[in-house]
Amino acid sequence: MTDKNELAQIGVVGLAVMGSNLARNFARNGNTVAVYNRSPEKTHALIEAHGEEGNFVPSETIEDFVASLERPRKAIIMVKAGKATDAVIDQLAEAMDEGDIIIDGGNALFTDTIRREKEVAARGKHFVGAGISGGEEGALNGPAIMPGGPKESWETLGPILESIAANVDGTPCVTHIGPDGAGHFVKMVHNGIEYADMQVIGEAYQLLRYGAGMEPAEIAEVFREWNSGDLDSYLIEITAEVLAQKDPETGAPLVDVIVDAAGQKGTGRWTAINGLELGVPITGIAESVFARALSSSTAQRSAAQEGHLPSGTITELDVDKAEFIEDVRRALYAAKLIAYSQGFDEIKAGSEEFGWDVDPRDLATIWRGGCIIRAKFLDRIRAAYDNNADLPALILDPYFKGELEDLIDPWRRVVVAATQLGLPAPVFASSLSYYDSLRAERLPAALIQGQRDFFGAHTFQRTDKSGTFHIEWSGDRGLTQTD
Ligand code: NBP
Repeated sequence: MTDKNELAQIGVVGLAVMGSNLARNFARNGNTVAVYNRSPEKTHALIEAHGEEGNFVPSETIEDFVASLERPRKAIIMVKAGKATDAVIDQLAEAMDEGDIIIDGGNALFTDTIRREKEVAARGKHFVGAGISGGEEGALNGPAIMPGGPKESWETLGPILESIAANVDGTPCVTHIGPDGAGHFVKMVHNGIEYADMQVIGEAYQLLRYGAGMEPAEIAEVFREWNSGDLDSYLIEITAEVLAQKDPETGAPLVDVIVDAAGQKGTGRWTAINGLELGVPITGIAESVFARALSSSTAQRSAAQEGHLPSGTITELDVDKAEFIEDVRRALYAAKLIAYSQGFDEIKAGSEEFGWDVDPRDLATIWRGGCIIRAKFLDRIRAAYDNNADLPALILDPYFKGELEDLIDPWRRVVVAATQLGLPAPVFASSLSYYDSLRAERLPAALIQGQRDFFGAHTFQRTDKSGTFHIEWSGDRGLTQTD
């Protein structure tokens, strides 16, 4: 139904897949929705195909669109992230009045969101960068939404976003994350965790396929079973679906006809870059980004295969198949736990760096539904932060520590097996090294400090007294205190 005279509670600019699905979600949930797209064909197509699903108010100019919104006006931008977002923000800010709210629901880089918030605030309007997760399906049926921006905008926006968000146990998967770029920041890290989660699932598949010699359909059954336990999650569920799927053309397992070069749109890379900038060791996420990059280095991979790089002579897997499958499940659980722990570390560091005061419990709550990393074990993460909001690391929570007791040996065995068989398992292996580094009483960093002092007089601290010291390496090798 469309009514040109009715004022809309919310507007959507950009009616490609995400925007039109989001607009339909608003309309289906009783909101009157103003819709506008740069090229009017998409607006017409939306109204023609779905106009009966609720109240839409279509416009062909941004001015008409803005005029069709009730005050304070609220418009969500769902256009291609980057320059298009800036162009639309400018048009909206021009046409809107003081106190109106511009929301960017695209996958913006959080530093762009910080900049945009300042610019829009200087023009007297509110700007909210909102991370939206769940893909096309989530946008239509209930995404997880991570809005940042000023707190007062949340008071106006909250109820309308709650009306379309996913809902778990009566709790909507949306809450105000923090000021300016906080929402897009946590969405970025969410995507980084998603990369790692997908990679560890991929590594488990690789080991079962080429280590245990199982066929995709058989592995699909294993994943189905895993989905009823600790690993219960959307990504495990869809993995079973993908592995069970046959290619409609050849009848072969679909996974065997898909080119093994993983794509990426950049949010995982942003998460890794930000981790490096903040000095947070998000090894699982970074390795996952590298693993995708390596998979896509097709020329180099072909050269390496043609060059027959030596693989070593240990090729037999001397374990019981059922035991190996259970070991892989536990290794997957452990590596996934590390990736989440590291992701929450990055969020904590970002929150401190930018003064956002992000509450990790909010994320564990809203990520339970709608988003790609939704998983049963987010309830456990929530409980961990409920018990101790200042946990130094998620894996130090007593529940997860207890889980690791059961995971550690299988995890080590799987990394050994992967190494012996020459099967790549970069996140299983690097997460284990991260874990052992955290536990280690002494790290080789002491030696590195010695090296740095040797070649660059970078000084070092001592274990037995305070101060900064240097050895006269090219002189008498005596100790001097520099401060
Ligand atoms: P696209 O990212 O493909 O963008 C297409 C839309 O942008 C069209 O409506 C297009 O209008 C509009 N647009 C462009 Br391009 N340049 C414009 C400009 N200068 N002025 C005004 N409009 C312009 O759409 P999408 O795939 O629906 O994604 C929308 C946003 O959601 C993106 O930021 C994307 O990163 C994000 N996203 C999120 C998820 C998720 O899971 N959360 C999934 C997919 C996408 P036109 O029709 O006139 O060309």
